[in-house]
This record gives sequence, structure tokens and C-alpha cells, in this order.
Amino acid sequence: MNSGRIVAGCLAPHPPHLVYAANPPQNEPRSSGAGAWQGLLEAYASLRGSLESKEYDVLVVHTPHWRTVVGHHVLACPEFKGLSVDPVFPNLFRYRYDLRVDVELAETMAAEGEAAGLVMKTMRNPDFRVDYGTLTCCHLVRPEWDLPIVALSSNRAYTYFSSEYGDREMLTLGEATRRAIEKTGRKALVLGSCSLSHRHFTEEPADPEDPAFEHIHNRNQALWDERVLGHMRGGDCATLLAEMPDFIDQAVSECAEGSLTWLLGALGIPDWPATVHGYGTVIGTGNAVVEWEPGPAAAVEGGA
Ligand code: 2X7
Ligand code: FE2
Repeated sequence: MNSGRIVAGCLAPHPPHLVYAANPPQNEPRSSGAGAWQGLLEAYASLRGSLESKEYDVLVVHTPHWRTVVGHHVLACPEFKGLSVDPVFPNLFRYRYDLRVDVELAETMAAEGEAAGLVMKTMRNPDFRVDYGTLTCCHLVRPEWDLPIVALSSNRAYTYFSSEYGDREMLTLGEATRRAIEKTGRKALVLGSCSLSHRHFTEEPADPEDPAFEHIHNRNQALWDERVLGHMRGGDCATLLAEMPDFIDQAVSECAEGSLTWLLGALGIPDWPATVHGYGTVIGTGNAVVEWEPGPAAAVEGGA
């Protein structure tokens, strides 16, 4: 029996503000420490604490900020090194990275996706600049960078076709990801790197970390985020998926890039409760750090 399995699946949003606030040596800008995003930083600390008891050998992440028009792309060089700058917030995120990729898993994911009818492409350019969605998410979950990663691009299916079609592609991609993890015998942490509601303010205060400025953009977004988190806590991701197109339309959700649906597909559409480590806003967007233990069926199939 193959022992590959998902050890946990997490919604792990990537506002670069959170890395900025943490002042790691890799990031050039220094924060004021004024404290605007404390709740979300604590949520990530809580997630890291929970993951300490789990053993895994790779982080697999789906990122909204590596956008591909033809197919789903996957990082597939053994190493990537460089400087990643957030194009919208260069004042907050100029991050030097030096990371390893699990190429065997990446190639197996591409093969499984193709076998399921998806267009897949392995990224073989060693000078490719890794996007800030991948880097921020992985840094906040495991700042040590001591494990390899695999990163998947976000295909434009939702924009070019429809949310319904995009969701179908991402569920298929999530299932292919799970099969690749099982086939290669990996113990994997899977990370959907996206915000929930996503309309944001278009101006920053003099100190971007000023807590007086930070709040949800509008009440509609807050209500949608509460509803979605209710489905996660209540173990009803089938209803969450049924409502996904409305959530995307009505709350300008970053789920339109597919990361959350891919995660739910990888986990087998959870009908068991998630742990919500915390929720908070960043420049008006709604963000939640959420963890699913693997489902009962996956735990049995995967073995120890
Ligand atoms: O990419 C992002 C995001 N998703 C949310 C908030 C702020 C900045 O960048
Ligand atoms: Fe984003």
C-alpha cells in the first residue's frame, strides 16, 4: 500500500503586508510595528503551532499571482533563487528567495492532470521569478524554508469561461494533485493561497500599518465572509461550492483564481469541520487562516 497522503489542507492567504509586518531578513522594507494586522499574524502563529505536531515533506501551493492563459503550470526546476517584488505594493514586499522544488512530485502532478484531461505545463526556466502569492503563503506557514515546495499557477478559466467552468477545472486539478501525492508516497501540506472577499481600498495611509485605517471594505463583504466561514466550520463545503459563483460575483472574491476550489478538490470536498485559526482584513479585503485535517476516508486509504 502506498503511504502518500495529504497531512493537512489550509486556506493560507498571502497579503504581503503580513510578511512586511513580520520583518524577516529576506524582506527589504522595514515595518513601523503599528499593529494593524495583529489578528491575522496570530492566526498564522496558531496554524504553525498546530502543524508542529504533523510530519510532512513538501508544501504544495496554488497561487493566484502566477496567472497562466493556456493550461495549469507547475514549477519544475530543482531550485529557484531571486528577488520577488509585489507590483502593487513594492513599498511592502521586496523579498529575496532561495527555494527548492520537489520535481518528481511536480512532474507527477502534471502527468496526473493530463491524464484527467487538463492542459498542463512544467515550468523549466531556472530564471523564472516566483510570484509573491507563493512566497508569502509559504513564508507565513513555514518561515524556515527547510522543505521543498511545488507551486501551481492559476489558469484564467473563471475569467475566460465562467465561475462554474473554472470550479470544475480546479476540482479536477485538486483531485489530480491528491493522486500525485499518493502515487509518489509524499506526506504533503496543501495550501490554497487566497483571500476571501477582495474589494480593497485604493489609497494607503502614510503608515500602511496604521490600525485606525484597517477595516473591511463594506458590510456585504463581511457578511459573505461570515457565511463562507460558517460553511467551513459546519463541515459543509458542498454548499460552499454551490454558492461559490455568487460569492465570487458579489464579494469580488479572490476565489475567482481557483485556489480555494483546488484545495477543496484535493481534500475531497470536506464534509467535516475545519479549524478557523483567525479572520482579519488587509487594506479592506477579508482573509481567513483555515485548516482541515485530512478526511476520514483519506486517512484510512493513505495509511500511516
Ligand atoms: O494579493 C493581495 C491580496 N490578495 C490581498 C490583500 C492585499 C494585497 O495583496
Ligand atoms: Fe492576492
